[in-house]
Amino acid sequence: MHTTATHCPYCALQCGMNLRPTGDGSVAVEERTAFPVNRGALCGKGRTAPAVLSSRVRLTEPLVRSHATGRLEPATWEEALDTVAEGLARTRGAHGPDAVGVFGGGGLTNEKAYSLGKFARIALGTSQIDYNGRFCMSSAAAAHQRAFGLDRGLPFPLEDIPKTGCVILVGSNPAETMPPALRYFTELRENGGTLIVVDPRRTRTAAQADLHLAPRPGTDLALALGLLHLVVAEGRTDDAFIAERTTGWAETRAAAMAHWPEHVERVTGVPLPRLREAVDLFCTPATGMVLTARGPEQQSKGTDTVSAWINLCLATGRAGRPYSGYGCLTGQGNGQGGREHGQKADQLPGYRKLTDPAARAHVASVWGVDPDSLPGPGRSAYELLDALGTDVRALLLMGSNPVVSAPRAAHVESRIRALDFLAVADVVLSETAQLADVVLPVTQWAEETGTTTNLEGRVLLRRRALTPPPGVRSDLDVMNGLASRLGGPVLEKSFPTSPEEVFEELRRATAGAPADYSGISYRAIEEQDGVFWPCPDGGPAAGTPRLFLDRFATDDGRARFTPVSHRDAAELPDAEYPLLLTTGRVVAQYQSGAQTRRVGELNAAAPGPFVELHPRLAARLGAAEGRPLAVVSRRGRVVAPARITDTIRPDTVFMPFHWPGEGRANTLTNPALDPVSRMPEFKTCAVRLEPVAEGSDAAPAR
Ligand SMILES: Nc1nc2c(c(=O)[nH]1)N[C@H]1C(S)=C(S)[C@@H](COP(=O)(O)OP(=O)(O)OC[C@H]3O[C@@H](n4cnc5c(=O)[nH]c(N)nc54)[C@H](O)[C@@H]3O)O[C@H]1N2
Ligand SMILES: Nc1nc2c(c(=O)[nH]1)N[C@H]1C(S)=C(S)[C@@H](COP(=O)(O)OP(=O)(O)OC[C@H]3O[C@@H](n4cnc5c(=O)[nH]c(N)nc54)[C@H](O)[C@@H]3O)O[C@H]1N2
Ligand code: SF4
Ligand SMILES: [Mo]
Repeated sequence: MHTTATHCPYCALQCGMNLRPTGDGSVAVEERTAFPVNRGALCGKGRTAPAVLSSRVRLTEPLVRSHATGRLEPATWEEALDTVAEGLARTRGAHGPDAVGVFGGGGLTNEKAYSLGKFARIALGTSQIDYNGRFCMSSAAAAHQRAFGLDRGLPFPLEDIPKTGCVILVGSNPAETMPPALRYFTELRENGGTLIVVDPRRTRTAAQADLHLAPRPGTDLALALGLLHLVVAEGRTDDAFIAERTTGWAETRAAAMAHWPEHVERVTGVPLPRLREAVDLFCTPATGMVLTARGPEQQSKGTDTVSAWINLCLATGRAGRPYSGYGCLTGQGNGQGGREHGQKADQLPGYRKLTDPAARAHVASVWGVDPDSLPGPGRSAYELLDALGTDVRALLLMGSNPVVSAPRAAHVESRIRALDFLAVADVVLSETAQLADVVLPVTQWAEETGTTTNLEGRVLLRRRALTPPPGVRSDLDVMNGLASRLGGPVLEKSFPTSPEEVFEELRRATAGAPADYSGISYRAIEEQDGVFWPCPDGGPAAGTPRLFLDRFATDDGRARFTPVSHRDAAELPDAEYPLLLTTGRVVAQYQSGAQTRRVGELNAAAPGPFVELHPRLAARLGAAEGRPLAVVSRRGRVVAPARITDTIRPDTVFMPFHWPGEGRANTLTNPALDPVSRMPEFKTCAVRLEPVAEGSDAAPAR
């Protein structure tokens, strides 16, 4: 039987897989060992992804909310698209274009993300577009730009990891979030390299490390500054590298020297001897890497925190050289490409800036519009959600489920309910889609072609393996149908439904841009199993697997140090809320769970939310394993069973955020934003725990 080579629908590893038709209209997942990133290995989510293709769990027809019953009722595509176009146009007519918002997702293919940004700017004329990637790696993206003049999550392929001397993995748990990538760290250690993991929990990843540092959540900035202080004090800086390849060292050195290791020990809770050990492990071999993920990034000082880790790399000459450097492990399937092509509030395709006149002129010429007609930058994701029902009165949502995944979720849910009009395109009836006026059922990964850019900056091709059910259409069809209704045949022509046609336009729109895709074609991706951007037309066919080896992407080619100082989290424990809550993931569920909670095998492995706490804390509160426990923050109260383990700090509790309802972690989280990236503080807020009598209900969230 004929198989189709494609990629997993979920995380940024974008594991290669083969799909074989099963004869009953679905597909089976088979190993695709030739794809270099995962070499055939898949986690349970990837293996079971076809379960979501079943019409038993997915949407198969459009739904429109009936005036008569108030319920979502089946409708034709004509009715549904007419209703969406009317809803958006009515709000625009009454309140102006900026009263219409668009919210996208890092799971959308490059073609969809590109079209969605274009749709907002030229079909709706609104500045009010942002996406869930703001909640993901935006702090690392901002710090990357600041230091290197370019943001590609990893400046090298994963295959370089086993060849370096030491990796510091900060707030990243690949054992649960990217299991096939764990082998790169295993190989590192087999080759004699060392692994340091920084995480308030001794995760399955930390258990494999040579050294585990367990700081208090929200103190990574102090930790990185303390390490840099020790590097300077012990004379382990690379002065030749600093002189030749960087600027700004004097101020950064002074800022680090103001952070005494003894003070850092008190702030972070990491003993001084462990800090010294980390410096020794990191500085002894000739090469090293620092990789961050959501732990240090999802903080109200995430950008400065990542800058502090980059400063450590620059001061020790671990950047811009083979097998050395700083990288961010991006999360969503197209978390990299999704942030490059214009669904971000301040951005045009190719990572061009919406405020740059030359960028506006170039993109406007590709789009066939007047540059002056393009709106300026809009609000960031949380600020946009917070403005719903007031300034922003209608919303088109594609590829996110903020009722579960946004910070201060009860408030966000109330803002969504206050909208005049909500349209949601999704593959399933997510918790957010349940609140919509119109739900548009769209095709899924195995049913459509399109490109994604994985965490290495490798542009990949997902290929259609299956005919979608008759009642669903692609996101590109949705935008085409809405454009025709909003602007007639001329606007309709601007939104082609063929992914390859959109990609060819994206190539032109990104030509000469930082994220230059102009030399990439579907054929080139097929021939090479991926092409690394930047890939200018006429350049090397494989693109640029390794960045910065000759120069950084700044004007003078030098990397920039950023002097940063530690500051507290937006909320610290006090008498009323004495503990720290942090949040994250488990291996068997993905994000808001909209897709994976519909897969039996995954639910069996991870059936619901829980509160992880230390035995000492449990004993003090009288909490028992598996019994319900209430967690209360200034935003609300949730209830979930206790999971008692000595792998977590006694002053910290952890909840995964994959579930709605009374165990929704985001009912508690703090939307305090990073001033640069506008990232909310998902990774730390103050809470208290309360015992719950079995059978009693959670109080409603505030
Ligand atoms: N199974 C699964 N895999 C996924 C996803 C999923 O939902 N489920 N989502 C994908 C996406 S979009 C993303 S962004 C990635 C995320 O991938 P990761 O960043 O690996 O995932 P998290 O669990 O959010 O956070 C990682 C670790 O940060 C730690 N942490 C918490 N607070 C702090 C802190 O203050 N400092 C430090 N240093 N560490 C802290 C947590 O204990 C946790 O172990 O995963 C991707 N892969
Ligand atoms: N407390 C806490 N909250 C967090 C985090 C945390 O660590 N802690 N992490 C944050 C991070 S890193 C992220 S990335 C966000 C993610 O949170 P969300 O943005 O909610 O991500 P998903 O659950 O992946 O939602 C994607 C939705 O789009 C649908 N979908 C999938 N593919 C397509 C498609 O091609 N087209 C359309 N139209 N729909 C599609 C899915 O069915 C699903 O309903 O959560 C953030 N929230
Ligand atoms: S690690 Fe990520 S890309 Fe690979 S199979 Fe699992 S979810 Fe899919
Ligand atoms: Mo993410």
